[in-house]
Amino acid sequence: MSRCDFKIVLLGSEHVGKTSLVLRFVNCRFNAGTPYQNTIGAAFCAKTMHSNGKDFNIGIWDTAGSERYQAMTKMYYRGAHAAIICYEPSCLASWTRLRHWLQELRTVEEDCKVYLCATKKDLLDSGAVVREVPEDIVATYSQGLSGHFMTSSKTGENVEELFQKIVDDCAADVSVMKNVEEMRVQLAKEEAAFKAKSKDYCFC
Ligand SMILES: Nc1nc2c(ncn2[C@@H]2O[C@H](COP(=O)(O)OP(=O)(O)OP(=O)(O)O)[C@@H](O)[C@H]2O)c(=O)[nH]1
Ligand SMILES: [Mg+2]
Repeated sequence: MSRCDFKIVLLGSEHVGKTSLVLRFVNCRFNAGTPYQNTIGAAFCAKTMHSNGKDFNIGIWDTAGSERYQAMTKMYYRGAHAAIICYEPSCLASWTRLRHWLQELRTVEEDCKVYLCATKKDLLDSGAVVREVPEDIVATYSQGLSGHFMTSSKTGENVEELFQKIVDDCAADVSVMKNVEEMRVQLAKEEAAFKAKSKDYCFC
């Protein structure tokens, strides 16, 4: 039976690089050659991670940034332990919209840990784009949140670090871990009941 210990949801305007971030993290890959394809609704993937000597199954929901899907993407926020809100430092509009994403999230999951992620660091580093979002504003805004990372899905820089920090924070959170333990006990019970029932119906 599958289970997911920590649920992470990705939010942010379209084209900021959410799907690329997930693909880099899960598959260690960046699809430089393939044209941009917007996510429809949301996509799910999972990965096992370690923290504090334990294994955790991480479920990641990569939501669509397009306004078109907003009514449905909100339902993916439910039950999230952590959210990564992405923006592009070279795109002021993606930063301005960030407040909206945070509000949307808070209406569904008040206590969810929030991490800001500035994407496409390689483009800033190479000078291919210029920063439009002032660093001091980001620093001030991040203070009330759980963290801020600058990542590049192209080079992989800081991608693992971002997800590891989330898992470490969740693993260190007593109320999240209580929830995880309860879920594991519940699943074990359901699995045992399912096996017992299957035996009843076995005629071989
Ligand atoms: N150079 C560079 N390009 C990136 C990076 N991350 C994403 N991109 C490019 O940015 C474009 C958009 O990336 P996506 O990951 O599809 O964006 P998204 O946020 O999932 O978009 P929606 O699904 O529409 O919400 C693609 O052409 C990617 O190749 C990065 O770290 N570096
Ligand atoms: Mg996408």
